[in-house]
Amino acid sequence: MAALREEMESIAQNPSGRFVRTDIEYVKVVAEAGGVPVVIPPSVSLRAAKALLDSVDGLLLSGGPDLDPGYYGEEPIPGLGTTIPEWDALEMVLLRLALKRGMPIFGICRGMQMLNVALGGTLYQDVPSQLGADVLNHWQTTPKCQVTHEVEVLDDSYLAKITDRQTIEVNSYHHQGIKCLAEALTVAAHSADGLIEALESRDVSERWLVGVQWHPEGMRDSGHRNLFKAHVCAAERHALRRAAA
Ligand SMILES: [Mn+2]
Repeated sequence: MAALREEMESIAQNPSGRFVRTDIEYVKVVAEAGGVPVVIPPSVSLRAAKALLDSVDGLLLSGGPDLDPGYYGEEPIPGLGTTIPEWDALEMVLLRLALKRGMPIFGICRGMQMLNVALGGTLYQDVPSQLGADVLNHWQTTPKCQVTHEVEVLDDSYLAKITDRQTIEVNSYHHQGIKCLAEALTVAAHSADGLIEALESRDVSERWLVGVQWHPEGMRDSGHRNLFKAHVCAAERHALRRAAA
């Protein structure tokens, strides 16, 4: 069900069109980790979303535009970026269904923020205007493979185990951030300014929920690759459990 085209090709063929597309790095890293990547298009019905989830064993929520703050009970502030209602609606449906099914969920950037909001947490709609001068620059303009800041990984976290790192060098493409963390989640890493840069469920072996604020699909270090391998392994375990039930 992948609806993917190389961007340059699409634009050349139809300069005014809108396309279903995702960064091909997501597809590549999931495949390299041993998974079978399936790209889900927006604007599918609830029935179709359920059917799609029946056919996969894990959910990866990618980066993307800002989430409508209505999902965490706030009115938009001036610093809020573009929101895409059909994207929000689809991902929230998929996320809630996947949570209900106990499916492993890996949230990247916007995906991590979605996971927090779906579980009852809230976001800073615009970190620079809400937290001001005390924060690092989290908005890099260089390619994904380049490092913008470090994150400190919490010693006893699942993230520390999976990446085998105490600090991780990361890229950074977010102007939003976690404000209140959902009760079901715990901090796995933060940047020097105190922003939450990674989160996970309280017992990952019981419920595989992991989110990172950076884009590991674009980083070369093996620690980042391990996140995708761990997600694929969790998806395989979920498939086995489902088959046995
Ligand atoms: Mn950052």
